[in-house]
Amino acid sequence: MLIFHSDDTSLRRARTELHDGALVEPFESPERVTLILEHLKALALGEIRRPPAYGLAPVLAVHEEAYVNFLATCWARWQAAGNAGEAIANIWPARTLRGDRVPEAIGGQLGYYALAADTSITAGTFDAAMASKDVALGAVSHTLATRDPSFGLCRPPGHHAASDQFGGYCFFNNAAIAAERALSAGKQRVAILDVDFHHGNGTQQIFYARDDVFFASIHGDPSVTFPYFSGYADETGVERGKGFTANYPLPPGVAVARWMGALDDALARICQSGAELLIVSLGVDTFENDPISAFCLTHADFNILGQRLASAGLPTTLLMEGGYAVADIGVNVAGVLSGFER
Ligand code: SP5
Ligand code: ZN
Repeated sequence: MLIFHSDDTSLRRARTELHDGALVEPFESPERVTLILEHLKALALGEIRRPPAYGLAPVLAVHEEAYVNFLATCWARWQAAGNAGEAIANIWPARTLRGDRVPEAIGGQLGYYALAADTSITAGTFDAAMASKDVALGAVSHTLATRDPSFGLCRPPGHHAASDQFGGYCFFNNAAIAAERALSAGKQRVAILDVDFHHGNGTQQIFYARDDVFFASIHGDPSVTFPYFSGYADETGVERGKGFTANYPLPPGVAVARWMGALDDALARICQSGAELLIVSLGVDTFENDPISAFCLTHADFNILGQRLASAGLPTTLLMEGGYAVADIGVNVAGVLSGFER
């Protein structure tokens, strides 16, 4: 399978993440990509190609311009304001406050555009996010041109990023940007299947009122799992999008057989949806030893996941999302890709 990668994804190296009340070294690191790449190379799983630069137009097809401008300028403005550490939101337009005005100051704008405090903005964040969406666009363009599967080694991940919000380590929604490209290339309907441990709240929000993208997500029950405020089974879409969102929240520690049952159900719905292309938001934080997640997939289960994804029989692009057990991340991703091609 052709693999898309850009060294520029490593331009983001954040130093701080607010985790369990402490500032820690972020779980989402450039080493994740390095280790996956090394492993895919060692197994000779496919040619590795650097994507071209696709510019901002495909980003603006998904994200609001003011949000993109905020991301592009945040770090410089944060520094100019004399702040010592990385840019982390500490105030939001929470339920009792006004959410209809964008503050002028960078500290207020951070809260306006952030959906979580786990994600700092720092030097290189915007450039890495640009490289990450280029990786996604390169991969989906290849699949659109050839019908062959492709893997985009996206990083930072994308599925928590909404039309005008970042968080959960995500800035641009790579899967949504890729789906929009497929639609503008003439596909009538696209499916996005999100198998990351966390709910793909951003992808869901972007397509929630639309019937040209079917979105399915299997994830930790939001009543006990980040992002907490999205991903319940009764979220099924609105307006034209009614019935084009499917959520499979599962409890922490869920048996793998039940997770696989949700996968089969989601794939069946995708096949029924009339989708002409499948984009997989491939998080491997469902791994049994993931440090921040609570599912129990083994190395072998990732191979089975790859086989079942292939059984849908659709042109498929897989895009990297989460996965924080870095010592095992290469094995788990390679397991999916080799299962897919079996
Ligand atoms: C792309 C992706 O996987 N993003 C995940 C972002 C999760 N960030 C917040 C994690 C909160 C984890 N809390 C776990 C408690 C264990 N003590
Ligand atoms: Zn995740």
